[in-house]
Amino acid sequence: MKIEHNQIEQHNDSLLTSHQRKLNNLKADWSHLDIESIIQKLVDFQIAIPSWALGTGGTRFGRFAITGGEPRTIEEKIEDVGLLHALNGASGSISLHIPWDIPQNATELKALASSYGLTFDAVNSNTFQDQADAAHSYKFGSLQNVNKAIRKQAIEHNIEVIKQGVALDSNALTVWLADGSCFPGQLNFRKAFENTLESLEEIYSALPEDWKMFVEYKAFEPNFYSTTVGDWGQSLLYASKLGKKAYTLVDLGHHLPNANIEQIVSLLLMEGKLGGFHFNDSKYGDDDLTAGSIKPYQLFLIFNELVEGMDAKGMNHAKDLGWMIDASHNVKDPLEDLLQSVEAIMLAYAQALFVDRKALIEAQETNDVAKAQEILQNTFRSDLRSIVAEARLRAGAALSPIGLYRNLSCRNNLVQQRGQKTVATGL
Ligand SMILES: [Mn+2]
Repeated sequence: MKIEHNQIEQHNDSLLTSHQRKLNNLKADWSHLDIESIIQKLVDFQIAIPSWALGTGGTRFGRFAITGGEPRTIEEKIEDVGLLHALNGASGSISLHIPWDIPQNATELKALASSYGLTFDAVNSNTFQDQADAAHSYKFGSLQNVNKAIRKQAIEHNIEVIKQGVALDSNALTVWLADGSCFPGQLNFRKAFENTLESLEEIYSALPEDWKMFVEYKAFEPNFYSTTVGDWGQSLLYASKLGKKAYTLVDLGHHLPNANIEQIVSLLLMEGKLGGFHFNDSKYGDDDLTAGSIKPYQLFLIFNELVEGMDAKGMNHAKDLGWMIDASHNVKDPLEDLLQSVEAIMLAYAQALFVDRKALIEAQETNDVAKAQEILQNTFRSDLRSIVAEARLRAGAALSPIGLYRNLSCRNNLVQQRGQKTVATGL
């Protein structure tokens, strides 16, 4: 399904008066800010959609395919991301997961993606599952495995993923390892680290010059005693030893409870080793819930550090880090869910752009703790939704993405086109 330009215009016309009123009020309240430059930053900001989030996610216990019309092929996944991008103007790329997606004809895929205004974001390898035709099992780990032949198989898979990514004009590889141990004594931690580093070095040496490698960490699950890339310290160790193309990737759901993620972000940026983000939200563990649905204040505080830290280094907000969603669950239409995630991320970014940096520095330098809190909460508690909507309007997208998605009965259209019982590959 492709949304026509005039459908978006019609929708926007019906909401324009009310939107303008809210935007004008906001501009009047924040007249000391350069609103135009903030809007431009929001227009430029793009968040990659993961190919595995376009179908209904599963749980450990079962999967309820509630929506129908799920994308059956990589082409249909691109079509779905195109739909999201037409609606919100901020989902301009897709992050593929190999082998859940196997690109057959890169030239055709690039042309298809480009017809929707999309590019290919970081490619993701998978050594946390056994593949049907694989010679070896990853039951006891992949890059860390005590068996050299198994490590070799995992290394070769990652190099194959890089090749696929090169053909699609991607420029980053994300490596997330399930490697670790479930019981004390199972693993020699040092040897597991050394094996993993050695394997990553081989993969790193296959990276093209302009590529990045993102080393993603996760505290626990599926291994529950130790994880070989378990936290940002371990990821930073690997990334530092590997070289300048290797970075740490922060997935919001991959920390122990109550971790101060905003502080982690700040220090990784200071070290020039923050590579990118996987956005999601959680109440307990790696819940993969919609970004901003549980802890929107935390999401804002993270963006506050991102903006501050990137500005301190003169970085380009839109281009110098990888921005990706990594969420998937079982109870909402996945496309509506992704629209909500992107909206929450854009809003948190806008709030961070509105923070009075000068006043905050002053409050920090004079130990005025109450003032510092007031400054942060003043923007967090302000309704900035109209500024995000204005960025969408200028990008040619919809003032109310979910509103238009529902008005046009997009899901029904997809069900009619693809059928009720389709199941997307992925989680
Ligand atoms: Mn992730």
